[in-house]
Amino acid sequence: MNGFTTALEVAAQLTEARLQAEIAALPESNVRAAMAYAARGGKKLRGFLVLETARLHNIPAEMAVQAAAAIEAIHAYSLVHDDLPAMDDDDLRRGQPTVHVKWDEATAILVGDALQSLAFGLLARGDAAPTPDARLALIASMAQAAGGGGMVLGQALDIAAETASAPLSLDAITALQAGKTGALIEWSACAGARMAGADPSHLANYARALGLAFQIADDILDVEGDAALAGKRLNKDQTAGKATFVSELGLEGAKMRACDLITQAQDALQTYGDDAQQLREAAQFVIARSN
Ligand code: GRG
Repeated sequence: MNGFTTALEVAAQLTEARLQAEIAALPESNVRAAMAYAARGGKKLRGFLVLETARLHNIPAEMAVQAAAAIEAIHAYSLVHDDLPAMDDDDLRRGQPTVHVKWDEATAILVGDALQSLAFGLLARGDAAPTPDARLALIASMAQAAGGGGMVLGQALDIAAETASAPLSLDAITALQAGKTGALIEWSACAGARMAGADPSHLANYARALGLAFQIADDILDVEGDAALAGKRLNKDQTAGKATFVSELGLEGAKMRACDLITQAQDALQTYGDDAQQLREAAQFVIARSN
């Protein structure tokens, strides 16, 4: 295991423990059980980005872990809602039955709603950042990233693309993905600077390139996964004829674009010097990952 893999595992354990403790503190209910289920597992890459950028700005992990848990709660909510029959209609998530399959659709909707509320509650805590201004900056930027100008907008554009008369252009796919997956990744990477009251612009540049590379890697994984399974697992975007980075750039073109973006992401970290090594490795991981 390299330094990054260990750091990712440590961050995942810290973040998951904090999130599960918050959920366990809620009154007993079906929704609480399903929230705990939905928050379990996954790479916790967004939580890692929060903890690592906080470390870069000398914010202690005990403080930053609240924002790490908050962004993973938002991410988990987005996955639960995305899996619903009204959206992507998926039966499996992280190798397990999706929440609406294991419980029901009403529970899945409430789980997403409650995870979102939990996230904002965590950021509003007195010990979520060193100053009230920093806490407000985290809350306001999360509202922007998750809402109708960020992730929700990206998801809406994605749904609209399914019934559009023509496939999306490369620019349109890029804008869609900047909202759908990019906005939360950018929030995560900027969180450390925001906690410290520092300028997040270098981290935002890193995260924009990283977020796009992450999505291109996802498209590549879908195609290569499908090829490996000899067509047993059908990718919905491909079967629906939806434009993806791979359909627009070709497999090799998409791989080259992802590599260029990783170089761009790493270049954006120059100002942090050697201290940003884990973030550079995170960028490599995003395109080398297998899930
Ligand atoms: C429902 C408002 C709303 C938004 C949903 C995030 C999202 C928007 C949909 C997910 C669809 C999807 C599978 C997109 C591909 C990229 C992506 C976000 C993958 C899942 O993120 P990972 O790989 O997941 O970080 P883990 O399980 O590791 O947390």
